[in-house]
Amino acid sequence: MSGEPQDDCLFCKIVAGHVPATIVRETDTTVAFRDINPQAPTHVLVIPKTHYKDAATLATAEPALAADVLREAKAVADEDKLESYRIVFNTGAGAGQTVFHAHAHVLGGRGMQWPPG
Ligand code: IU
Repeated sequence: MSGEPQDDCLFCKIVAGHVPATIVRETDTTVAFRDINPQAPTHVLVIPKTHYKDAATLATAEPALAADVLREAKAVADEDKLESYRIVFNTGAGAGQTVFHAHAHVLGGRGMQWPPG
């Protein structure tokens, strides 16, 4: 739980404009940018501007902000004309989370397998 910008957080630095990113959408509360290591033709990260360590912590602290992130994920999918897409919230290192600032992966533009690896 936080809410405060973290000096050592890469995504807080992207929000602040101190680290470059290919931003595709921005609102008062969120930023969406292309993942630097894309896993699908569309691979965009949607983040809240406010720092929370993961999506569940965000949703508990600020449910309206979590809804903003989901709404923007749909907007990204609509802009890229994706009929189907996957929204992923890796939560915890064991699930593959490497950046501990809440983010939605929006993945699309190719077939998807289930279950994910
Ligand atoms: P994860 O769910 O925490 O593993 O996702 C973090 C993502 O952030 C991962 O897909 C990285 O490729 C991506 N990323 C980025 O887009 N820009 C960066 O400078 C760094 C990581 I470091």
